[in-house]
Amino acid sequence: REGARMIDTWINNHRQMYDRATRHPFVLSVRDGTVDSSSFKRWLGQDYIFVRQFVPFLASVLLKACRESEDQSDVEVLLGGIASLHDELSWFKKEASKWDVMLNAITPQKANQDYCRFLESLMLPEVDYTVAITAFWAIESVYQKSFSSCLEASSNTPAELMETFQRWGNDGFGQYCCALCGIAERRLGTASEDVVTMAEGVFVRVLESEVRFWDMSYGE
Ligand code: HMH
Repeated sequence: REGARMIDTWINNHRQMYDRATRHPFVLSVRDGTVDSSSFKRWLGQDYIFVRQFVPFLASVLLKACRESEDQSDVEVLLGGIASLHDELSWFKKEASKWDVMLNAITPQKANQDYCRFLESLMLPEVDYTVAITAFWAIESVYQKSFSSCLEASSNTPAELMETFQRWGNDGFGQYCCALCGIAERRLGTASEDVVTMAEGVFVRVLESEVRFWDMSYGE
């Protein structure tokens, strides 16, 4: 089977949801410079909670790669992800204090809780490595797609937010997402129909969760 084409096919099949996730009004408002600081701060606080939950999820994917992958370089790619997540957590704390966001006082909103619960379900040992790595790629690549658009020459992203969006929009992060995509496609290429169907379902669920996550920045 042509693994290399599978993810492109999914993106085309779910184009509407993909665009909603990667061109959300919140991201567009960052891009054109009209974002208000309360939306940004709400996003920052909720994303910190999400990223903390993302650590055990990534650890579970790494464990699956160690046990199940036929290619040792998967482990190196995921270790790189762990290193950048470490950096990301300190960045969140620094950024939060800059914007007077009290990270300890934030309670996760419903969409965030639901997304984190979904991550938990993907950490279970019975979830196939192929399905887990596909979810991981999709989660990272929605941010990469969204925020790289805020860095284009034609964008009008406020200078004080540039550092934020460079985190996920820079070329290095883009290459990391490509590496994850390559792993997912290689695995999908030899996976059973059942696993492929499950992975596509997880891909769509990630897109839906990301849309709901962005929606939170507008508040209740
Ligand atoms: C909600 N999705 C969300 N937060 C993130 N930080 C990423 C993806 C990328 O790591």
